[in-house]
Amino acid sequence: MASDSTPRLPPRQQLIGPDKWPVVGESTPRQSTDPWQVSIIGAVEKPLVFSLDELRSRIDFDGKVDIHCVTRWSKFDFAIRGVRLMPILEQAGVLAAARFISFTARSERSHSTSLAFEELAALEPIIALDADGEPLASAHGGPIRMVIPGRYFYKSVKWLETIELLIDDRLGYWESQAGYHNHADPWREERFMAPNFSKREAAERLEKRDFRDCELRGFDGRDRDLSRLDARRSQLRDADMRGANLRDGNFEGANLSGARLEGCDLRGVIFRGSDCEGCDFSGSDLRWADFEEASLFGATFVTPGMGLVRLGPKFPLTDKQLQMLTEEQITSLLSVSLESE
Ligand SMILES: Nc1nc2c(c(=O)[nH]1)N[C@H]1C(S)=C(S)[C@@H](COP(=O)(O)O)O[C@H]1N2
Ligand SMILES: [Mo]
Repeated sequence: MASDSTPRLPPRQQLIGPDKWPVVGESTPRQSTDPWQVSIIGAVEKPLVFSLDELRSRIDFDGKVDIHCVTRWSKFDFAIRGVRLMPILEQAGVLAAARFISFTARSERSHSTSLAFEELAALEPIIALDADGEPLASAHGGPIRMVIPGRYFYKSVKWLETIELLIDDRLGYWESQAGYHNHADPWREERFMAPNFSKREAAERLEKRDFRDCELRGFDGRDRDLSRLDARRSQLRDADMRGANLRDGNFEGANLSGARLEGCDLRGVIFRGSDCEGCDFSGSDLRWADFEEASLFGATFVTPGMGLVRLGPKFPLTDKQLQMLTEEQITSLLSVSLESE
């Protein structure tokens, strides 16, 4: 969120006139005669359903927000009325295990998006029913849409139907299909999963799982399913792939220095000849991973409290590679028991 020292307009955004409001993405909900309602489900003590009338009767937000679309338009002082989400979630009793929240639309493709639950409250999310003093127009998500100020507008689902509390993240439509950044903070310009990827290139590369020879410094692949990814010779310095499924991927000759690979499925991954200096593998499944000729200076394999790495029947590192690690890492890694299958 913007603090006092942060400019009100995020980097490389343009203000559009107060009377303009583009329709972006889907423009119509799924055809249905069912009454509009919002269900709160998943990791909650008490699943709840609110009809449109019930939501209308508990409107507790009437104010102005700024919105920022990833396609570079922003709108200040956008007047909305609706229901604050946090008290509703409190009523449902979010379980301690819930770490993500997913919003799904009543649309043809069941459009969805998700956010980290721990960040949600600070974003002051609103279930919006009115905009500019009128009931929300259908093209803009009426009669019920989410508005999540402080994130690019693709985190605000139109035609809200389901709110689900999740233990593991479920990437949304744009995030999984078009390489949109999963965090989406406009002040950090988190538009796409890698700064040098356009939406189209990201979508193509994701679909083919082909990152060969790509410059992907700082790539955000957190919690993504990237199994069988071909990332040979890619530049993935400081990439964040925590929790990703990278099973049977190939990083031969890649630069992964400083990359975060904690809690990943790295079964059968090839790291041959790659630069993994300062890379963190804590809590990952490394069975059948191949580190031949990989440089591992300052790499981390064990972090207290992260869960142990899993190793296959053969210890993955040579003596020479082991010596690249700190004493602590060597001791901890050697104490991990090898699994036969
Ligand atoms: N159901 C649904 N919600 C959606 C989208 C969509 O395609 N389908 N697009 C998102 C994007 S990318 C943006 S910028 C905003 C656009 O909202 P608007 O059309 O009201 O401007 O809705 C978001 N919510
Ligand atoms: Mo957007």
